[in-house]
Amino acid sequence: MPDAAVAARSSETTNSGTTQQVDVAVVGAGFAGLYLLHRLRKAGFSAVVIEDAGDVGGTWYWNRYPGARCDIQTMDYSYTFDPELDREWTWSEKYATQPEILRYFGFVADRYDLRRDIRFNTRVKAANWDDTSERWQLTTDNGADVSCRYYIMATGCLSTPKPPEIDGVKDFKGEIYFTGRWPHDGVNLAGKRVAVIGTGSSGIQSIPLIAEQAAHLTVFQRTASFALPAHNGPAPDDRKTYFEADRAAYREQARWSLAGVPYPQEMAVSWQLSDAERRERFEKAWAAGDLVHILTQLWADQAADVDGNALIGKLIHEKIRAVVKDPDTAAALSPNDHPFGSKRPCLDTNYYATYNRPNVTLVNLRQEPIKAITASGIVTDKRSVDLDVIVFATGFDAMTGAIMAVHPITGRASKSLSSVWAQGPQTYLGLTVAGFPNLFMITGPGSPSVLSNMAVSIEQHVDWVVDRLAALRDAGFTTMEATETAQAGWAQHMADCSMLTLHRLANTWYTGANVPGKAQALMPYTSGVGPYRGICNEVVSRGMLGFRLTGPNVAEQCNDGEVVRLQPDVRLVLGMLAEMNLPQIESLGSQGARDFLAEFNKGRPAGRPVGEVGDGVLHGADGLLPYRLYRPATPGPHPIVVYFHGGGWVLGDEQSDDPFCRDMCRRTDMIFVSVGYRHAPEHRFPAAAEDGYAATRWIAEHAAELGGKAGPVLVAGWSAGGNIAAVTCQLARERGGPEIGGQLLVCPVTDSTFDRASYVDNGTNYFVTRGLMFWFWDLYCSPADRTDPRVSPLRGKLAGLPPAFVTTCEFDPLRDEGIAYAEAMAASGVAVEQLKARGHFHSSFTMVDVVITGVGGRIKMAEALRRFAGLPPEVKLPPQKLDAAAS
Ligand code: NA7
Repeated sequence: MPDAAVAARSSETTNSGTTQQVDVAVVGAGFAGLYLLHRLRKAGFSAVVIEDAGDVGGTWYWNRYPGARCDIQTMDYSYTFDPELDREWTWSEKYATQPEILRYFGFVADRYDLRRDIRFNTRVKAANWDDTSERWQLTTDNGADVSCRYYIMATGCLSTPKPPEIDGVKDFKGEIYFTGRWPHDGVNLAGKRVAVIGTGSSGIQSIPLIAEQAAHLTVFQRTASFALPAHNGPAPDDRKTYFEADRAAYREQARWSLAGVPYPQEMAVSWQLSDAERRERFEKAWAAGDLVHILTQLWADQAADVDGNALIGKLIHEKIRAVVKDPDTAAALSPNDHPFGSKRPCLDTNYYATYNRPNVTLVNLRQEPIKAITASGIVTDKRSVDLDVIVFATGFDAMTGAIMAVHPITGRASKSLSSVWAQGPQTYLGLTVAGFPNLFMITGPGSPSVLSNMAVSIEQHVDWVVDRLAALRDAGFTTMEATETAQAGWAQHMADCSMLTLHRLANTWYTGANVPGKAQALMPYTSGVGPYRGICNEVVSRGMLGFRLTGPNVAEQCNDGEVVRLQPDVRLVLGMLAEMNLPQIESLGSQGARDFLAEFNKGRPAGRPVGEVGDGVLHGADGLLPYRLYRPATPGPHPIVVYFHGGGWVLGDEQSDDPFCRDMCRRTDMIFVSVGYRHAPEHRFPAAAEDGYAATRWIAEHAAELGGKAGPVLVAGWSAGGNIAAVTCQLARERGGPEIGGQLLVCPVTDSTFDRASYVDNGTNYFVTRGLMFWFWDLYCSPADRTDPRVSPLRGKLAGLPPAFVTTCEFDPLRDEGIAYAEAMAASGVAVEQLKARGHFHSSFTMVDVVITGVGGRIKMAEALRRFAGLPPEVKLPPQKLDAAAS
């Protein structure tokens, strides 16, 4: 039976009754298992690999369907640990076929004499952790049981096929095949009426070849996938030349890249490119036939921004329409329910053209779902199709299926992995699970795995695990176990990372949505192999952070904690800044610091287009001040927000927070007027405060001329600008106007006390340092003046202030004074909302289009400003002027 073929495969011999004792047992002799065995042996561990199949190859042993190929170029989809091996094997094609990949694994197994430690045709039936012996006890279905200190799952991510889930499969009288369990002798489809159910990679690769053989092929499609031409043939010259120029450097670059294939980080965002430029990039990617290229090299916002992504979908729809002659079929084949890349795109050879053949029919299951499989074929809501053969290309119980389906795994306190994972997989680094000591997974849920070149991820995991085992042994430890804190922290980090991608917007095997009843969560790590590698290294350099280590003759070691507490993009930005080895701003002198900042800002992404940007002058406290006005694209009049830039009263100007002002203008649908107030040390306290107040009054009085709505203005500011906004509200209340409808304070300076916890905890490593803040204070305000509410608004009278929204960032020295101000205002009866931004730093919200995780916060801030203005919180963003660079 086909179900049985999927659910259980043969066991030929019985348990011999003896127990095999080894240091390490590995399950799976695929890409990961083979390298593990090699590394373990070299590190001096005794090891056995247990493999269900009759030979090496893992998923490539089973997936023998017509057209099966890898979809990462084979030059990259190779072992790299041994340069000799790398030189001895040459792939014949850009994307190797399954038989060639299998030959490669055979070659590797022979070269390192691996088969002698692999028990083929053997399954593990149960694995139990024994606390007393501190060993895993494995029961097998073929030969001796195994006792091991360490147990490693190298079971692959796509190795457990999904059951058919369609009523009546058992009644079908014809032949049934699964792409993931294709007969080794091949299948003769000539002259037969064939159905393929499923249009993921396996379906898309096999359909054109099946169509060539079958009398008639009916394809049952539930979800249309994006497919791009593979352009099979020899490896492309440009990549080959790049590789051959310096193989070691190429491999090293791959290890630190995003997807495990060396490509630069694309910087231009979609709306900075013209239609023609975008099309040129797309055509180049289409011609390249390279998943990593098209997934990463079109524009910087393609994977993170719905609008930037939708452009690609449209271009691919055009390609489909150009090939498929029947418009209805073309429409059905055009994916429209998920962003490009959120579900694995496929590489194809003649896939779309196959639907022009007279012997091929596409059935769109969204319009006519399958009712049942009968003795003679498949019945949908609208038709009955008689068949000789049904091919299930319905995919896998991905990532967790292969681990959970093999056997029960029972850890400490007799807890089974399936019960611990009932609500979704929980891991630390995708490698370990709390409560399961000495259990490791290679490319487990929580690792980059399927979102990367598996070869690179597998080698990194294997090296990390084997290096840890060796270090443990050398230090006298016998167990290693993730802590709950570390594991929960990893789950949080995974969730944070997923907010940077569009994967959450699609129902896919990445999230478990393809398996009925499976708990849904995005399983692979989305921030890339380079950042992931850095984190794994950091765990080690910080004393095995998040692991408990024990041994018979050594003191227990547990350096508990979460390895990543910053938002992923903040971590990246801070890492880049650290690498740049920038001078301390306070060491440059005020003019030097201004010049430096101006130069630095040249490299930042331009702000998004708004309706209009204009410059002017207004009356400050002591003369004219420049301002920059940002007007929405919608018809006015609009409410006005008076904005004060950051820069410690010393740096910046009315243009320096340009991306933030543009973004907030778009999100609020309000005019932002950014004020160029006077700076220290030329103009010390209270110049900036008095300018802030005077500018607000002037803008309120000239609102109509500026295109603003009559009524109260709003104020907003970041950092020292937040300080000026807060002070302006106090002065306006004391001096009888202007009327201010609300205040948005983003990471504001509110007090001159420097001993709050955030000043201590975040004083050195998060760009804005204690030293820098002291320098700002010294330049702006003498110690005698620092308690004046015009610089320390926390010390002022707070009752009667306009409603406030106060944003503070976890890793900011100014965090606690911002919170103190919000709490003090609330205690005085002011309506206050707070956003305490977890994992963010002082510049998170103003680094628009760099710190993408800041978007959610800016949405909340915009909603607050709209509420202050008496508007509904949500604003419909005007469509971007996609054809123009920032105005
Ligand atoms: P995939 O990508 O999971 O594709 C499976 C396909 O089968 C997909 O189109 C599914 O539609 C469809 N499917 C699954 N169950 C059903 C049922 N019950 N009825 C109708 N259609 C169904 O697996 P592949 O083997 O093609 O590729 C897996 C990966 O291997 C691939 O991404 C590469 O990385 C290599 P759905 O999308 O769920 O609506």
